[in-house]
Amino acid sequence: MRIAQHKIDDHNQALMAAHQRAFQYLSGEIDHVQDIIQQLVAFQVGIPSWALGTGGTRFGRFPGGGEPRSLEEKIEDVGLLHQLNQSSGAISLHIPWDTANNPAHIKAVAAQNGIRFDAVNSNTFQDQPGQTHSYKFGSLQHVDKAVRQQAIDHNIEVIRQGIAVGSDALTVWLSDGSCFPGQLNFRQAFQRTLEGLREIYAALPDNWKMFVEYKAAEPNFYSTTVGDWGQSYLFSSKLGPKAYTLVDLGHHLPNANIEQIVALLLMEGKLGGFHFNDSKYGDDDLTVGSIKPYQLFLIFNELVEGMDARDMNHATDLGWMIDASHNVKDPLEDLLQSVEAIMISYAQALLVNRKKLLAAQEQNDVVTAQEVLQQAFRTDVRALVAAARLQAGGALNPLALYRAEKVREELIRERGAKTMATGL
Ligand code: PSV
Ligand code: MN
Ligand code: MN
Repeated sequence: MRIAQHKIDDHNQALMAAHQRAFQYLSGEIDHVQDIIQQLVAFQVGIPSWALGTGGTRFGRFPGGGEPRSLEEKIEDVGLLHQLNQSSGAISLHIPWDTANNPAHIKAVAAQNGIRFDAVNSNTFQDQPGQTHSYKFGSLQHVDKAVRQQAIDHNIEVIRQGIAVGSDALTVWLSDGSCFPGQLNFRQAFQRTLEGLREIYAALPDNWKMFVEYKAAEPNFYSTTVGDWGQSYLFSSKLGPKAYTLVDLGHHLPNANIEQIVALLLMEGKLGGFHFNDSKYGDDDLTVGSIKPYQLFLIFNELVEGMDARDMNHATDLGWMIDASHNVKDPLEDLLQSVEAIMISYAQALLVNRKKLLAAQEQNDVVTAQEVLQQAFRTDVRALVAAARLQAGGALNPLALYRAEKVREELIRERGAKTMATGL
């Protein structure tokens, strides 16, 4: 479904006076406001195909209705989000959930919706119907060569499918690890995994990247073979220049200093991209910015500083993706909130007075350093983000328009109340 352009225009018109008041007030305080708006307009966040349906819990799933029944409908949902916020111009596919029987057609649907394809994800953490070997004891780390080969072949197939739709990156997340001490020889598991990743790496086209995603725990609870950024960095540096570390915000041990991890990976040219989400306990996959917005801002602060130091393009040189989905919200509303939280943190990071911060650091002026950061973090930048959206052709308040247009009701009418999108 699409929202008629005149509805977006009417919505914007109704909110315009209030928006302009807020924007004028804010922009008076900011240098180079137009440059910042351009940076916000250019910044796009990839939407995970698996978050378009209601997320499950370990104990059950409560679908809300109107979920996409096909890859085409998933792309249409992302197209709708993008129409509303103009910042969701990409979809990240997960294979085999999103295998396209007719990639040329899928590409055309994406183009109609103004959507490109972000990193494609492989899946060796579940057994698929008809699969010869089981991943119960891991995939690339497995003691049996035949299981490893099956996982390698799957990843190469994912690259092939990615090429067919025009993606240019592969994300490999392995659930490999062990549940009990003694179950696994750590060094051998690492070496076997490296060997497998090397074969997959060799199948990457020249312009492709490989993202090696780490995760501290779950589903294995004693060890994970790519368990932290150090292990991911070891793999990605041994693999070569096309391999990078991917940071999923929910994949750390409690209280990890993620902003420091990000700063060092960027410094080493090995940060590939993000899976944004938020968490209180573990890999909770909660809406971005819903639990620890200051942490998100601090991460963006390092990203802006580190990318500028390396002369990187904020919009295109890293993979910006969401990996969040929940079971008590309308998934599309949840994603609108996540994208908004990302844009707000990015905008706040762009406001940081870097000269002043550096000077404070040089002087060991801890108080001023904190003031500089919190000055930016405590600025209400919502009118700035809305101005970028308006300039790009989106809605001043995407969530309000989504509700006013009764989008979910319409999707339920079109697709039915009992649909269930593929995914976890
Ligand atoms: C694993 O927890 C993960 O974060 C990986 O990115 C997967 O590909 C994704 O979730 C979906 O299961
Ligand atoms: Mn992830
Ligand atoms: Mn995860």
